[in-house]
Amino acid sequence: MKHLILLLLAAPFLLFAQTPKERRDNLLKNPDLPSLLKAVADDNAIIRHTAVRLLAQREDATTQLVALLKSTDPLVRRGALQALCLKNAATVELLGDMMDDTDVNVRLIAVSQLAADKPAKGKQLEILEKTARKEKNAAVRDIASKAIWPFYRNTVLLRNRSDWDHDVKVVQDILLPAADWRFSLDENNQGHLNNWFKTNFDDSAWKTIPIAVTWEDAGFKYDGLAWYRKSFKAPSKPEKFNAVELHFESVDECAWVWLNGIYIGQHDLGTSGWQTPFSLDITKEIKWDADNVIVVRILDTAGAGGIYKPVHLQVLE
Ligand SMILES: [Ca+2]
Repeated sequence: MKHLILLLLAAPFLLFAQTPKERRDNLLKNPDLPSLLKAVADDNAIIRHTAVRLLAQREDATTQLVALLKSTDPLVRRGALQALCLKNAATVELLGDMMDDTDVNVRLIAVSQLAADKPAKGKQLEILEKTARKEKNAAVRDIASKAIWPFYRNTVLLRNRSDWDHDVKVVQDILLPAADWRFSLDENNQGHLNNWFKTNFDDSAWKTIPIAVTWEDAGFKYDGLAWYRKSFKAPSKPEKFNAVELHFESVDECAWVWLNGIYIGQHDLGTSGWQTPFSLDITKEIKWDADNVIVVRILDTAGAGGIYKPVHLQVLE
Protein backbone atom coordinates (compact mmCIF):
# COMPACT_ATOMS: atom_id res chain seq x y z
CA MET A 1 0.00 0.00 0.00
CA LYS A 2 2.76 2.39 0.96
CA HIS A 3 4.54 1.63 -2.32
CA LEU A 4 1.39 2.24 -4.29
CA ILE A 5 0.89 5.64 -2.67
CA LEU A 6 4.47 6.57 -3.44
CA LEU A 7 4.03 5.48 -7.01
CA LEU A 8 0.84 7.53 -7.35
CA LEU A 9 2.55 10.57 -5.89
CA ALA A 10 5.51 10.15 -8.20
CA ALA A 11 3.50 9.51 -11.34
CA PRO A 12 2.81 13.13 -12.29
CA PHE A 13 6.43 13.95 -11.62
CA LEU A 14 7.55 11.07 -13.83
CA LEU A 15 5.23 12.27 -16.60
CA PHE A 16 6.43 15.81 -16.17
CA ALA A 17 10.00 14.63 -16.37
CA GLN A 18 9.56 13.04 -19.77
CA THR A 19 12.04 14.36 -22.28
CA PRO A 20 10.70 15.95 -25.46
CA LYS A 21 11.82 12.87 -27.35
CA GLU A 22 9.82 10.64 -25.02
CA ARG A 23 6.79 12.87 -25.26
CA ARG A 24 7.02 12.82 -29.04
CA ASP A 25 7.50 9.04 -29.14
CA ASN A 26 4.43 8.63 -26.93
CA LEU A 27 2.46 10.91 -29.20
CA LEU A 28 3.47 8.95 -32.28
CA LYS A 29 2.50 5.71 -30.54
CA ASN A 30 -0.81 7.09 -29.33
CA PRO A 31 -1.98 9.83 -31.67
CA ASP A 32 -5.53 10.05 -30.34
CA LEU A 33 -7.38 13.34 -30.64
CA PRO A 34 -7.08 14.46 -26.97
CA SER A 35 -3.33 13.74 -26.93
CA LEU A 36 -2.83 15.64 -30.16
CA LEU A 37 -4.81 18.65 -28.94
CA LYS A 38 -2.73 18.69 -25.75
CA ALA A 39 0.50 18.35 -27.72
CA VAL A 40 -0.20 21.38 -29.95
CA ALA A 41 0.40 23.46 -26.81
CA ASP A 42 3.63 21.67 -25.87
CA ASP A 43 6.65 23.79 -24.96
CA ASN A 44 8.65 22.01 -27.60
CA ALA A 45 8.26 23.30 -31.14
CA ILE A 46 9.01 19.93 -32.74
CA ILE A 47 6.26 18.28 -30.75
CA ARG A 48 3.84 21.04 -31.73
CA HIS A 49 4.78 20.46 -35.36
CA THR A 50 4.30 16.74 -35.04
CA ALA A 51 0.93 17.25 -33.41
CA VAL A 52 -0.32 19.63 -36.12
CA ARG A 53 0.95 17.30 -38.81
CA LEU A 54 -0.84 14.32 -37.27
CA LEU A 55 -4.01 16.38 -36.79
CA ALA A 56 -3.81 17.38 -40.44
CA GLN A 57 -3.87 13.74 -41.45
CA ARG A 58 -7.10 13.04 -39.59
CA GLU A 59 -10.47 13.21 -41.27
CA ASP A 60 -12.25 14.24 -38.07
CA ALA A 61 -10.15 17.22 -36.96
CA THR A 62 -11.33 20.05 -39.24
CA THR A 63 -13.04 21.93 -36.41
CA GLN A 64 -9.96 21.55 -34.23
CA LEU A 65 -7.69 22.78 -37.03
CA VAL A 66 -9.90 25.85 -37.49
CA ALA A 67 -9.61 26.51 -33.75
CA LEU A 68 -5.81 26.25 -33.99
CA LEU A 69 -5.79 29.21 -36.40
CA LYS A 70 -6.18 31.29 -33.24
CA SER A 71 -3.08 29.75 -31.61
CA THR A 72 -0.47 32.21 -30.41
CA ASP A 73 2.15 30.05 -32.12
CA PRO A 74 2.72 31.02 -35.77
CA LEU A 75 4.06 27.54 -36.52
CA VAL A 76 0.79 26.00 -35.37
CA ARG A 77 -1.31 28.52 -37.27
CA ARG A 78 0.73 27.89 -40.39
CA GLY A 79 0.43 24.10 -40.13
CA ALA A 80 -3.29 24.27 -39.43
CA LEU A 81 -3.99 26.62 -42.33
CA GLN A 82 -1.91 24.52 -44.72
CA ALA A 83 -3.86 21.45 -43.67
CA LEU A 84 -7.22 23.17 -44.10
CA CYS A 85 -6.21 24.37 -47.58
CA LEU A 86 -5.19 20.84 -48.59
CA LYS A 87 -8.53 19.56 -47.33
CA ASN A 88 -10.34 22.28 -49.28
CA ALA A 89 -11.80 23.29 -45.95
CA ALA A 90 -10.52 26.86 -45.90
CA THR A 91 -13.43 29.15 -46.76
CA VAL A 92 -12.91 32.54 -48.38
CA GLU A 93 -14.00 34.23 -45.13
CA LEU A 94 -11.47 32.23 -43.14
CA LEU A 95 -8.69 32.99 -45.64
CA GLY A 96 -9.65 36.66 -45.46
CA ASP A 97 -9.27 36.57 -41.67
CA MET A 98 -5.83 34.98 -42.05
CA MET A 99 -4.72 37.83 -44.32
CA ASP A 100 -4.62 39.89 -41.10
CA ASP A 101 -2.23 37.40 -39.47
CA THR A 102 0.99 38.91 -38.13
CA ASP A 103 3.03 36.03 -39.55
CA VAL A 104 4.00 36.59 -43.18
CA ASN A 105 4.17 32.85 -43.89
CA VAL A 106 0.58 32.43 -42.77
CA ARG A 107 -0.42 35.26 -45.10
CA LEU A 108 1.54 33.64 -47.94
CA ILE A 109 -0.41 30.41 -47.54
CA ALA A 110 -3.71 32.29 -47.38
CA VAL A 111 -3.05 34.53 -50.40
CA SER A 112 -1.79 31.60 -52.50
CA GLN A 113 -4.99 29.72 -51.77
CA LEU A 114 -7.10 32.78 -52.60
CA ALA A 115 -5.19 33.28 -55.85
CA ALA A 116 -5.54 29.65 -56.93
CA ASP A 117 -9.25 29.83 -57.69
CA LYS A 118 -9.57 31.76 -60.98
CA PRO A 119 -11.06 34.07 -61.95
CA ALA A 120 -11.32 35.78 -58.59
CA LYS A 121 -14.80 37.05 -57.77
CA GLY A 122 -16.98 38.42 -54.98
CA LYS A 123 -15.48 38.43 -51.53
CA GLN A 124 -12.37 36.61 -52.81
CA LEU A 125 -11.71 39.39 -55.33
CA GLU A 126 -12.32 42.01 -52.65
CA ILE A 127 -9.71 40.45 -50.34
CA LEU A 128 -7.16 40.11 -53.15
CA GLU A 129 -7.72 43.73 -54.21
CA LYS A 130 -7.20 44.94 -50.65
CA THR A 131 -4.06 42.80 -50.35
CA ALA A 132 -2.69 44.15 -53.63
CA ARG A 133 -3.14 47.70 -52.30
CA LYS A 134 -2.37 47.46 -48.61
CA GLU A 135 -0.13 44.44 -47.92
CA LYS A 136 3.35 45.38 -46.67
CA ASN A 137 5.17 42.23 -47.76
CA ALA A 138 6.13 42.35 -51.45
CA ALA A 139 5.86 38.59 -52.04
CA VAL A 140 2.32 38.45 -50.61
CA ARG A 141 1.32 41.59 -52.50
CA ASP A 142 2.69 40.23 -55.80
CA ILE A 143 0.63 37.05 -55.56
CA ALA A 144 -2.52 39.11 -55.03
CA SER A 145 -1.64 41.57 -57.80
CA LYS A 146 -1.03 38.80 -60.33
CA ALA A 147 -4.27 37.08 -59.38
CA ILE A 148 -6.36 40.19 -60.02
CA TRP A 149 -4.43 41.61 -62.99
CA PRO A 150 -7.40 42.37 -65.24
CA PHE A 151 -5.73 42.77 -68.65
CA TYR A 152 -5.18 39.92 -71.06
CA ARG A 153 -5.59 39.74 -74.80
CA ASN A 154 -4.30 37.36 -77.37
CA THR A 155 -4.90 38.60 -80.91
CA VAL A 156 -3.54 36.24 -83.54
CA LEU A 157 -1.16 38.11 -85.81
CA LEU A 158 -1.80 38.06 -89.54
CA ARG A 159 1.23 35.86 -90.22
CA ASN A 160 0.00 33.32 -87.66
CA ARG A 161 -3.57 33.11 -88.88
CA SER A 162 -4.45 29.61 -90.03
CA ASP A 163 -6.73 31.00 -92.75
CA TRP A 164 -3.98 33.22 -94.18
CA ASP A 165 -2.19 31.58 -97.11
CA HIS A 166 -0.36 34.60 -98.49
CA ASP A 167 3.05 35.96 -97.68
CA VAL A 168 2.95 38.82 -95.23
CA LYS A 169 4.81 41.91 -96.45
CA VAL A 170 5.63 44.99 -94.44
CA VAL A 171 4.59 47.75 -96.83
CA GLN A 172 5.09 50.66 -94.43
CA ASP A 173 7.51 50.69 -91.51
CA ILE A 174 7.38 53.84 -89.44
CA LEU A 175 9.56 54.31 -86.38
CA LEU A 176 7.72 55.82 -83.46
CA PRO A 177 9.55 58.90 -82.17
CA ALA A 178 12.23 57.89 -79.65
CA ALA A 179 12.41 61.21 -77.82
CA ASP A 180 10.21 62.60 -75.06
CA TRP A 181 8.13 59.70 -73.79
CA ARG A 182 6.35 60.38 -70.50
CA PHE A 183 7.66 58.03 -67.82
CA SER A 184 6.65 57.10 -64.29
CA LEU A 185 7.75 54.46 -61.83
CA ASP A 186 4.92 52.36 -60.40
CA GLU A 187 6.56 50.96 -57.28
CA ASN A 188 3.30 49.88 -55.65
CA ASN A 189 1.59 48.50 -58.76
CA GLN A 190 -1.16 51.11 -58.67
CA GLY A 191 -0.91 52.51 -62.19
CA HIS A 192 -3.71 50.51 -63.75
CA LEU A 193 -5.94 51.32 -60.74
CA ASN A 194 -5.24 55.01 -61.34
CA ASN A 195 -6.14 54.85 -65.05
CA TRP A 196 -2.61 55.42 -66.34
CA PHE A 197 -3.56 53.52 -69.51
CA LYS A 198 -6.38 55.89 -70.46
CA THR A 199 -5.97 58.32 -73.33
CA ASN A 200 -7.10 61.34 -71.34
CA PHE A 201 -4.96 60.61 -68.26
CA ASP A 202 -3.00 63.73 -67.35
CA ASP A 203 0.68 62.71 -67.49
CA SER A 204 2.04 66.27 -67.50
CA ALA A 205 3.66 65.76 -64.09
CA TRP A 206 5.59 62.69 -65.31
CA LYS A 207 9.27 62.75 -66.21
CA THR A 208 10.29 62.78 -69.86
CA ILE A 209 12.75 60.19 -71.16
CA PRO A 210 13.68 58.69 -74.52
CA ILE A 211 13.09 55.10 -75.57
CA ALA A 212 15.62 53.00 -77.47
CA VAL A 213 17.83 53.28 -74.38
CA THR A 214 17.45 51.48 -71.05
CA TRP A 215 15.79 53.48 -68.31
CA GLU A 216 19.03 53.17 -66.38
CA ASP A 217 20.77 55.04 -69.20
CA ALA A 218 17.98 57.62 -68.99
CA GLY A 219 18.75 58.19 -65.30
CA PHE A 220 16.58 55.66 -63.44
CA LYS A 221 18.55 53.05 -61.49
CA TYR A 222 15.48 50.97 -60.76
CA ASP A 223 14.02 47.48 -60.87
CA GLY A 224 10.26 47.07 -60.81
CA LEU A 225 7.17 48.36 -62.62
CA ALA A 226 7.18 51.53 -64.68
CA TRP A 227 5.00 53.07 -67.39
CA TYR A 228 5.69 54.90 -70.63
CA ARG A 229 3.18 57.08 -72.47
CA LYS A 230 3.54 58.73 -75.85
CA SER A 231 1.27 60.52 -78.29
CA PHE A 232 2.22 60.08 -81.94
CA LYS A 233 0.69 60.97 -85.26
CA ALA A 234 -0.34 58.02 -87.43
CA PRO A 235 -0.04 58.29 -91.22
CA SER A 236 -3.07 58.62 -93.45
CA LYS A 237 -4.96 55.44 -94.16
CA PRO A 238 -3.29 53.33 -96.87
CA GLU A 239 -5.49 52.37 -99.79
CA LYS A 240 -4.72 48.73 -99.33
CA PHE A 241 -3.60 46.82 -96.24
CA ASN A 242 -4.45 43.65 -94.39
CA ALA A 243 -3.23 44.43 -90.91
CA VAL A 244 -1.41 47.01 -88.81
CA GLU A 245 0.91 46.09 -85.99
CA LEU A 246 3.11 47.67 -83.38
CA HIS A 247 6.47 45.95 -83.53
CA PHE A 248 8.77 46.11 -80.51
CA GLU A 249 12.37 45.20 -81.26
CA SER A 250 12.65 44.29 -77.56
CA VAL A 251 11.68 45.47 -74.11
CA ASP A 252 13.36 44.51 -70.87
CA GLU A 253 11.56 42.47 -69.53
CA CYS A 254 7.76 42.15 -69.72
CA ALA A 255 5.30 44.57 -71.31
CA TRP A 256 1.55 45.30 -71.29
CA VAL A 257 0.41 47.66 -74.02
CA TRP A 258 -2.59 49.95 -74.68
CA LEU A 259 -3.38 51.99 -77.75
CA ASN A 260 -5.89 54.82 -77.44
CA GLY A 261 -7.03 53.46 -74.09
CA ILE A 262 -7.69 49.96 -75.44
CA TYR A 263 -5.64 47.04 -74.19
CA ILE A 264 -3.90 45.43 -77.18
CA GLY A 265 -1.78 42.71 -75.61
CA GLN A 266 1.21 41.65 -73.62
CA HIS A 267 4.73 40.32 -73.90
CA ASP A 268 5.08 38.25 -70.77
CA LEU A 269 7.77 35.59 -71.02
CA GLY A 270 9.28 36.31 -67.62
CA THR A 271 12.96 37.09 -67.17
CA SER A 272 13.92 35.37 -70.42
CA GLY A 273 11.82 37.68 -72.60
CA TRP A 274 14.07 40.72 -72.46
CA GLN A 275 15.59 40.23 -75.91
CA THR A 276 12.69 38.64 -77.78
CA PRO A 277 11.05 40.90 -80.39
CA PHE A 278 7.25 40.91 -80.49
CA SER A 279 4.35 42.45 -82.39
CA LEU A 280 0.81 43.37 -81.36
CA ASP A 281 -2.11 43.84 -83.74
CA ILE A 282 -3.66 47.33 -83.79
CA THR A 283 -5.70 47.06 -87.00
CA LYS A 284 -8.93 47.98 -85.22
CA GLU A 285 -7.47 50.41 -82.69
CA ILE A 286 -5.32 52.72 -84.82
CA LYS A 287 -6.65 56.17 -85.69
CA TRP A 288 -5.38 57.09 -89.16
CA ASP A 289 -4.10 60.56 -89.82
CA ALA A 290 -4.63 61.49 -86.18
CA ASP A 291 -2.94 61.49 -82.81
CA ASN A 292 -2.71 58.10 -81.12
CA VAL A 293 -1.67 57.42 -77.53
CA ILE A 294 0.50 54.39 -76.81
CA VAL A 295 0.91 53.32 -73.19
CA VAL A 296 3.37 50.62 -72.15
CA ARG A 297 3.63 49.15 -68.67
CA ILE A 298 6.94 47.42 -68.10
CA LEU A 299 8.08 44.99 -65.44
CA ASP A 300 11.82 44.67 -65.02
CA THR A 301 13.00 42.40 -62.21
CA ALA A 302 16.78 42.71 -62.55
CA GLY A 303 19.54 44.54 -64.35
CA ALA A 304 18.69 46.98 -67.11
CA GLY A 305 15.06 47.71 -67.95
CA GLY A 306 12.71 49.56 -70.26
CA ILE A 307 11.84 50.02 -73.92
CA TYR A 308 15.51 49.86 -74.81
CA LYS A 309 15.03 49.28 -78.54
CA PRO A 310 12.90 51.08 -81.15
CA VAL A 311 9.16 50.60 -81.64
CA HIS A 312 7.72 50.43 -85.17
CA LEU A 313 4.31 50.98 -86.67
CA GLN A 314 4.04 48.42 -89.45
CA VAL A 315 1.41 48.28 -92.18
CA LEU A 316 1.11 44.77 -93.59
CA GLU A 317 -0.20 43.35 -96.82
CA1 LIG B 1 16.20 43.35 -66.88
